[in-house]
Amino acid sequence: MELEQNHFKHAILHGRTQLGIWTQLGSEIAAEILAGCGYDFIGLDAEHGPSDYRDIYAQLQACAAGGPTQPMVRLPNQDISLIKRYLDAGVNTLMVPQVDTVEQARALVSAVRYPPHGIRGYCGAPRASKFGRIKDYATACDREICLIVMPETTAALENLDAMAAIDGVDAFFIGPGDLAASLGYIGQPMHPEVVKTIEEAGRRIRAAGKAAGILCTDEAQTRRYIELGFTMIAIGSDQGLMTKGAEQLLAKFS
Ligand code: 3PY
Ligand code: MG
Repeated sequence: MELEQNHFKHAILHGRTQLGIWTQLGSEIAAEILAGCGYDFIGLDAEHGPSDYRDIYAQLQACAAGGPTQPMVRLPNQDISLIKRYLDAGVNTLMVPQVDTVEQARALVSAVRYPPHGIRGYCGAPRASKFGRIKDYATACDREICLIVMPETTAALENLDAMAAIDGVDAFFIGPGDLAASLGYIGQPMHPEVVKTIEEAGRRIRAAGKAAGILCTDEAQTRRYIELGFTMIAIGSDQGLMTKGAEQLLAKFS
């Protein structure tokens, strides 16, 4: 059995825009439904929301059954033993929150690579290798693993150019909520100063030859981010859609 190509990784590295949807409900049923909707990627969130390791594992299985959408898992933290477990579970597109320094970014690259290039612990037949059926998984997996780090603070922006120069960091996904908080505008990810800072960060990321991403639910600003060359954009979430959809439905009769 062959290791599947990570179409998402190849698309962002070639500058093709990928649109995604976030799932925050911690539900494999929601993940299966969303995986069939035609989005390029689906964000499975283990940082915020109720999902733990086994929940994400079930959501990965649901995504595989639901459609061709690429699952992207946002880890809860930078714990290397947890990264190893998610990789073993078959996560090939990992997003790591709150990465502020070059040292942290380098440690993440090392965590996703087997020796001699890194320190990922070896397991004989993980789900990632289809339980041992992909014979060359250990030597081929680097090619398809996509490491996305999240710059979400002013400290991260100071170190952005140096982090972008690291081989093995494929992309940067800016967290507008945390960045707004770090800039002194908590709860205002669309504040003009925050948006200006995000756009400038996107320019620097692209100038370094890396892919830039963002979560944005404002249609006009999403279109602007796409024009500016952001190639990974999460444009909504299951929780947001359910809340808005349910309220709008009821409002028709009130
Ligand atoms: C943030 O807005 O801080 C996020 O992490 C969103 O993805
Ligand atoms: Mg964040």
